[in-house]
This record gives sequence, C-alpha cells and structure tokens, in this order.
Amino acid sequence: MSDYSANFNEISGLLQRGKAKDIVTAVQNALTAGAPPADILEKGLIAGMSIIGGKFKRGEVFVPEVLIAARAMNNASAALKPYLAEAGVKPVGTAIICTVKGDLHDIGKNLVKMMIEGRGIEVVDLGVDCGSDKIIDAVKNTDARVVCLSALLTTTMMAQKDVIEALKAAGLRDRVKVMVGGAPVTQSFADEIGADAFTPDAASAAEVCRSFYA
Ligand code: B1M
Repeated sequence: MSDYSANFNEISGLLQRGKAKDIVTAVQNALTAGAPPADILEKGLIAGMSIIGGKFKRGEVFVPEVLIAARAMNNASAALKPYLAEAGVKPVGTAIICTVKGDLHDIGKNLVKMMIEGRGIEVVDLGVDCGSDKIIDAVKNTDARVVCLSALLTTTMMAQKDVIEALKAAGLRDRVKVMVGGAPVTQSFADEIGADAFTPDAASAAEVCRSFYA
C-alpha cells in the first residue's frame, strides 16, 4: 500500500501557512501520485485546519492567520471537489444548506455541501449568518426535502432550534428533514431540539442526506 504521508504533511503545512496557490499545486500533485481524495481532505486539509484551531485557542495565532488559512482551505477544497463527486451521478433532489444566524464559519458547511453534491443532490446554499425567515422562504420556493444547518459556536447552536421552531410555526416541519452539525453539536443536542439527524463529519452528512431521498 502506498504511503502518501509526505503529501498530506506538505498540504497540512501549506494550509497552516495560508499558501493559497501552492496548496492547489500540492493537492494536484497528491492526486497525480494516486492519493485518495477523501484522505487528502481528512489527513491533509482538515488535519491542518485542526492544528490551526488548536493554535488559535492557545493564542498562538490570531484571526488574520486563521483567515488566510481558511482561504487556502477553500481554494484547496475547490480543487478537490471534482474528485470527491461520484462520476455521472444524476441529481435525485434538492437540499438547502446554511450556517445559522450569528455564525460566520463556512468551511465545514462548504465541505458538507460539496460532499452532498457529490452524492447527486442539488444544494441551495444560503450562506452564513442565515436567519429562519430566509430558510422558510427557501423551503417554500424550492422542492427541497432536507435542510442542513451548520453551527460552530456554542453561542449559535441554539439558532438551530430556532429554525426548527420557525419551520413548525410556518407549518413546514413535516415537509423537510432537518440535519444539524458543526463542532459543538452532539447527538443529544440534536435529539433535544428535535432535529431528524446529526452527523459529526461531512462524509456521513452526505450519506445520511442521501438516505432521505431513497
Ligand atoms: Co472561529 N472559532 N471564531 N473563526 N474558528 C472556532 C469555532 C473556535 C472553536 C476556536 C477556538 O477557540 N478553539 C471558537 C469557538 C468556541 C466556542 O464557541 N466554543 C471560535 C471563535 C471563538 C470565533 C470568534 C468568536 C473569534 C473572535 O472573533 N474572537 C469569531 C466568531 C465569528 C462569528 O462566527 N460570528 C470567529 C471567527 C473565525 C474566523 C472568521 C477567523 C474563521 C472562519 C473563517 C471561515 O469559516 N470562512 C474561524 C475559524 C477558521 C475557526 C477554526 C480555527 C476552524 C473552523 C473550521 O473551519 N474547521 C475553529 C477551531 C476549530 O474548529 N478547531 C474556530 C474546519 C472544518 C472542516 O471543520 O467547521 O467543524 P468544521 O466542520 C466539520 C464538522 O463539524 C462537520 O463537518 C465538517 C467536516 O467534516 N460539520 C457538519 C460542519 N457542519 C456540519 C453540518 C452537518 C453535519 C456535519 O449537517 C448539517
């Protein structure tokens, strides 16, 4: 079995240093060498971002460094996107995705979107800091069967509950399945707020989302 650890370490390092151009070349080199796209994502990109996260927490790096790492992450993910999608999959339906009100983190949301698209589902992306009204409008104006909510802050997790309550109040709760995720979110929190599904990562989010179109 081939060892791609040097490729993954290089990608992780470039991400941490925010090298938005070089990282795309490194991702392409790893693909050419035969590294599995899902491993490039997990062992290179997500691993690098979690090192940055630890440094951010300990006050060793600050918002500007995190932002340039985020830009590198977005470039590298975009380069990886075609390789994560299943070839020739026809759309089976539509899902809505956003990061909830008050929350600007979009890297995880973008990865979840990319993986769901890779399973043949069209995704309407409502962006970040997204309030219930916008989500209600999107549910009314599309044939989406699933609403995916991402939250990265302990202070914004409750906005996922607000969306579920707003869907109930609008008489739309039975029309869609609600999936929740993001670093602070747990299965017990999802149960507590009445979500239909929680998944800890983008790959399992895509799998569960696809199961709602069976
Ligand atoms: Co922020 N931030 N941040 N930040 N930031 C965290 C989340 C934090 C944990 C850092 C820390 O202290 N260690 C901390 C939150 C603490 C808490 O609430 N307990 C924090 C903080 C405090 C803040 C600010 C308040 C800082 C400040 O301004 N003082 C501020 C808040 C701004 C706001 O949102 N209102 C802030 C700002 C920022 C930046 C703008 C600088 C930047 C975001 C850039 C961007 O997203 N475009 C940023 C970043 C990058 C981070 C860290 C370092 C990395 C987050 C990330 O992208 N991870 C983060 C530390 C960390 O997580 N270790 C941190 C990689 C990404 C792939 O993982 O998003 O978890 P994640 O997604 C995963 C899973 O969670 C899951 O799948 C993904 C991939 O497998 N998933 C789902 C996500 N959504 C899902 C939905 C699903 C299912 C699975 O179903 C629907």
